[in-house]
Amino acid sequence: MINKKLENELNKQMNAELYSAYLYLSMGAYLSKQNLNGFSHWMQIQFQEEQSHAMKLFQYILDRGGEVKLEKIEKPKTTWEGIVDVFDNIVKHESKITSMINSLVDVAMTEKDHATVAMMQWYVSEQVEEEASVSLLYDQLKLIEGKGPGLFMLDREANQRVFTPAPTK
Ligand code: OFO
Repeated sequence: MINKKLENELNKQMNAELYSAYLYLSMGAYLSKQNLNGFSHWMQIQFQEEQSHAMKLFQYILDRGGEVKLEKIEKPKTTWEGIVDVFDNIVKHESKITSMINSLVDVAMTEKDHATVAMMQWYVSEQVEEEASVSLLYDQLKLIEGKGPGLFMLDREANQRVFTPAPTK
């Protein structure tokens, strides 16, 4: 059985993952309007991945005999100042998510909840990968100033992305 403090923290993180999903979906809609269909696809894959991050927490709370509490999901932005601005927002957003994950692990350690510490290690590693891949894309987009043939090439590459769900256990 999970204690109430950790149950709250896990529910808060689940809500943050659902907000992330919403944010990427909104970015996907915006980028489609900019005719960047490859990047729109990339965002829609990210939307699915964030949903799976939320569902991993959902299942974990239930497995530990806790209560899943679904809260209101914050409304995401709907417009940006181009693709470079989108990735600038993503880099900042993912860094905030990393801090939230680290704080959650800190609480689990203080509460001596080893199962939660172990489960959360997946998120810790995932954030390293996620921050690295979005920073690389952000740097490449800045290099080409978010335009020209370079943008066309990156958009085609972004279209190749495939969905990798979070492992449920
Ligand atoms: Fe964007 O990553 Fe979830 O956790």
